[in-house]
Amino acid sequence: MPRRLTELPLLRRLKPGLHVHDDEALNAEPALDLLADPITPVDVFFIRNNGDVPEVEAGRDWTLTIDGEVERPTVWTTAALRDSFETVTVTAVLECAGNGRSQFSPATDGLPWRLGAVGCARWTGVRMKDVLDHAGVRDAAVYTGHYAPDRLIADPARPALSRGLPIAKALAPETLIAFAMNGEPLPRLHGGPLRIVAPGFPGSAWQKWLDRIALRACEHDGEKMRGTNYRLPLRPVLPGEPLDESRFTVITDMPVKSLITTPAHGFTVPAGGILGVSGFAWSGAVPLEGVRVSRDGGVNWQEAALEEGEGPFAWRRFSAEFAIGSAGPLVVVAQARDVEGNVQPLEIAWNPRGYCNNQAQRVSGAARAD
Ligand SMILES: Nc1nc2c(c(=O)[nH]1)N[C@H]1C(S)=C(S)[C@@H](COP(=O)(O)O)O[C@H]1N2
Ligand SMILES: [Mo]
Repeated sequence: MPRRLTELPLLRRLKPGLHVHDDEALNAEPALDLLADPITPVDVFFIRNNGDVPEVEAGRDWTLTIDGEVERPTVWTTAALRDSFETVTVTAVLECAGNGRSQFSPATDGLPWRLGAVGCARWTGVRMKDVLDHAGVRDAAVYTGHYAPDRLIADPARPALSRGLPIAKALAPETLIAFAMNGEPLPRLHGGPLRIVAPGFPGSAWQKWLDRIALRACEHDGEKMRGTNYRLPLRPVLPGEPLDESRFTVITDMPVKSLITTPAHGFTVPAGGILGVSGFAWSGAVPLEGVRVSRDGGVNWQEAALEEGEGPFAWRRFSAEFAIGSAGPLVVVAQARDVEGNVQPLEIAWNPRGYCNNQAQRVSGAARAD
């Protein structure tokens, strides 16, 4: 796998603290204590690749083609795109749909992400809507198709990923064609020069190294759009049950979720002391309502303090404190809920490809007698 080997030293240099998954493509995630900042620094932000990392020639202007169901197909240079449209910044959570997959039992196909395939960054770019409006969206357009030059490592003739968005999301004001992350030019590992930012949608919808958007008159059928890829069954499926692919639907908005960044597994706290619990909570389209926290595995709950986030697509910090009595085991659980009454399940809801695991996280530790 020569391609992976060429990029691995780069990843180790740019993101030294990450756990690198044993896979033919570059995939890496941070330990949760590295995610304690409201804005995730680039050097701890997870990386997900379905194929190789394309070369980006310095000095050659990257171009973006807009075509398909539009009145005026257009080719933009990155510079012209920046100069022609209003620049906007959106703070948004980027989460891989497979985040937390390693917790499914029985195990499913796909990369065994722990809980770190998520981060929250400030994304700067132009609105996809402005660019599509400029090209003139035809009435027939119902979906976008996104294209990039990365190829599957095992089959370099095939694109690594070509996903799309329902036209309403493509035209939503928060959906960007981004060229900066946390105020810096978008790093190549994160899709620079151009990537899609689709707040609330799974990471797969955030095409990196974007070089073409085609408007489609049907749901896009590009690489990893069909079958069970990034799709959930319409009704629960049991492990081993034969799959009817026509009864799967594309994942759009991600579910309500929280992440405990403190304490970490195996923590100890002195008996008679105070246990501080904190982390972040977010949801896809439906606003977050609150987070409750337990220290006894979900028997008793306490409402957490919830800070404002940087806009509707950022994650929000939660925190709680517990007065700890005598020595013994502690199991911290956090459970977020949205304003429509969706809550993180306490038990995992299995699905065939291991997507959208928003099970309430549990962190085990102990109160020790000093
Ligand atoms: N061109 C391209 N874009 C892509 C991917 C990819 O493999 N190729 N992976 C997607 C997936 S599945 C995720 S979760 C995010 C991860 O973004 P990151 O690597 O910047 O964290 O990128 C998305 N965009
Ligand atoms: Mo992903």
